[in-house]
Amino acid sequence: MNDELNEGTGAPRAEVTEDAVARHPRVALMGEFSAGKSTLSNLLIGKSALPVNVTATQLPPVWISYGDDAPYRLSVDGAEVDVDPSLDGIAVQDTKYVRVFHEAKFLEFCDLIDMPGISDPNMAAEVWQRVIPEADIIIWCSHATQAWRQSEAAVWGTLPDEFYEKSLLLLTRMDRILSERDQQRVIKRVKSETRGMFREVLPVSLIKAVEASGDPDAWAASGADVLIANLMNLVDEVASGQTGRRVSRVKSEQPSATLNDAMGERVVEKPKRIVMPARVRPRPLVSRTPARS
Ligand SMILES: Nc1nc2c(ncn2[C@@H]2O[C@H](COP(=O)(O)OP(=O)(O)OP(=O)(O)O)[C@@H](O)[C@H]2O)c(=O)[nH]1
Ligand SMILES: [Mg+2]
Repeated sequence: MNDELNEGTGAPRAEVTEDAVARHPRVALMGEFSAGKSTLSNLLIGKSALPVNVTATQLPPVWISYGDDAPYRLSVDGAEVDVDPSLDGIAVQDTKYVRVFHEAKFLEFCDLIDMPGISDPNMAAEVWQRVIPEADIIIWCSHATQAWRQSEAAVWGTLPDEFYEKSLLLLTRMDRILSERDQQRVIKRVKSETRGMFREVLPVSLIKAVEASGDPDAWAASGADVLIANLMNLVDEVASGQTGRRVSRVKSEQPSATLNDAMGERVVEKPKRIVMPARVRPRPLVSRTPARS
């Protein structure tokens, strides 16, 4: 885990009321099981807040916001019930979502909703479907080695197309594709198959991003810098109303500090209104060696 992401922000703590929470754009992380959704959540907030497993995680959607309140779950009948911070033993079918709070820099800009995998036979689709209306932005995580399966395309096709301009497709586990030529092939194929359905298709190795630990070259080579830049630009647009929200909400106050502080100055591009990185085009994951022909 990257220590720089763990540091306290020093910024005044946001008041955790429903209104304050509602001001933030909500970023849902979706995809097949083990695609890296929880690894990405933990990377973004700089804490091991969510279990990362090789087998499918049996958790309902976990909605993470800024703050230090105790976690609770919202049952499908609307009751708020305290849960153990380990998030063990939560009744999945009976829970609409779990609310978790962390004082992490990233969460000053947006909320995260870590969804269960889409095609887990032990998890009914309605477990994640009932939370989709809460999301403003979707980051879809797809294993690079088997990217954009029919099952993924089928689920994406069921979601409102208003998400298309507000969503990123991440090709995760790029480290599992060894040659740059093969990496580029996958990126090209998936871009072609998903044209018009995502704002960007971005390759990333979340494991390498976690391991980068303050090394800017390793961080960039993982694809994390381009991912963060694109994501923060999107969050900025949604928060400022340039790109529509699903539900109209009170406009956010300007955050008091920049995500760049938390990310160790690694995501600095041309600053915009709220000192977030400008949108940049994705670069090849490993761009330092020329591609073989
Ligand atoms: N090699 C490699 N492994 C990764 C990468 N990202 C995640 N993993 C591993 O993949 C496994 C699953 O990661 P998770 O983050 O739990 O995946 P998830 O999408 O949250 O899975 P579910 O919650 O079960 O749907 C873990 O063992 C991670 O360490 C990556 O970029 N490269
Ligand atoms: Mg998970």
